Amino acid sequence: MSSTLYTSPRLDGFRMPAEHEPQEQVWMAWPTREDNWREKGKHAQKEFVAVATAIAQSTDVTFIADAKNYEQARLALPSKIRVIEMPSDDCWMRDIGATYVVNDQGERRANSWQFNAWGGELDGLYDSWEQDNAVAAKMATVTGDYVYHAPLILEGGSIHVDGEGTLYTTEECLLHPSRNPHLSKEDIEDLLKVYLNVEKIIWLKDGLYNDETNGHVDNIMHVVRPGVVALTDCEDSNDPQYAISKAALKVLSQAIDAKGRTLEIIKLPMPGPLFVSEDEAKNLVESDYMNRQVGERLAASYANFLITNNSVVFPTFGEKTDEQAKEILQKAFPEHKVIGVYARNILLGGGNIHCITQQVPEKCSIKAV
Ligand code: KQY
Repeated sequence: MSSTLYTSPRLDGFRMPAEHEPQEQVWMAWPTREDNWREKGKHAQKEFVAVATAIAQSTDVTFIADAKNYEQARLALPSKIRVIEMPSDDCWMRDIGATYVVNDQGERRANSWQFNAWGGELDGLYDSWEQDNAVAAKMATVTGDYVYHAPLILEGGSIHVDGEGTLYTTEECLLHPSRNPHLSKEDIEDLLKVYLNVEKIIWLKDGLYNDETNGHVDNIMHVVRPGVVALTDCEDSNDPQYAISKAALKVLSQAIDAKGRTLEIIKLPMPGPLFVSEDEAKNLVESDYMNRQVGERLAASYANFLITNNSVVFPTFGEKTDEQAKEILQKAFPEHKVIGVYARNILLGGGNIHCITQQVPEKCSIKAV
């Protein structure tokens, strides 16, 4: 069942639940794209399997893989993880998957945004994205949910919500000329309010330095719970990330959320800085769109984690800050199992654990108060 709805979540009384609310499943996609994943994706695939295995400790996982790679994915993944055949152009399920909304009567529906590979003809990372653009509606068919087709180019990684009326995003991404140049900031706010049923939008200026998504919010901060956020900090004033993190800190420190709260801000250390090594730049199929040069700065962040039921799955990089990040996250989520997964190869593709996952909320999500 997948049927298009011509109303809106706001009109119908549905809202986007926060990531800390109960989840039915998490969806992921199998990485094979040779201009993004070196050596036919073999290093990234191992890390995707490790991420999925960690998530599966608390939540069911569904993978999509195209017909050509279905067998490879099926053999590599534990049997408890479902693999279904569905084509995609790459594997960033946060951005191509459906954004679900729920109501207080135990019903769930899906939003399908328009996807243009992070910038379309102006700034996109591939030249053809039709398969990715079709994933959200197909995903809703599989989960059995009606679909709103939101008239906005948007990726799931460019928004965070607290489930209680507040949405976080960045101007760098949502106001980028490659997304919705015909819409004003107010028009975009209105569409977010209508399709996610939020009341207050908190705009950071920029995302992480050198993030090829044009500054997705999910790579610089995360909502821990309503009124509490985790932000990537930077203490080196010579680092280009410094001014970005300090500006974000200022916005968040002065913000009042939809419920009238000031925010508690938990600072996460910044790994590295990390750069593409010589080996890592080799064995990629050359692309006109994604540039992977030796020495290129990687957009690495511990904020790119997934909250899933009673677990938090976060990326590690083999850096001395990994342990510190784990301690901070464990303190922020005292009731959760905090699981670090080595994710340097996922990072080399341009994102991390939050970007490769998309949660499907339980229908009986808790009511926002
Ligand atoms: O960070 C994300 N949400 C997606 C990153 C896409 C990178 C494509 N190379």
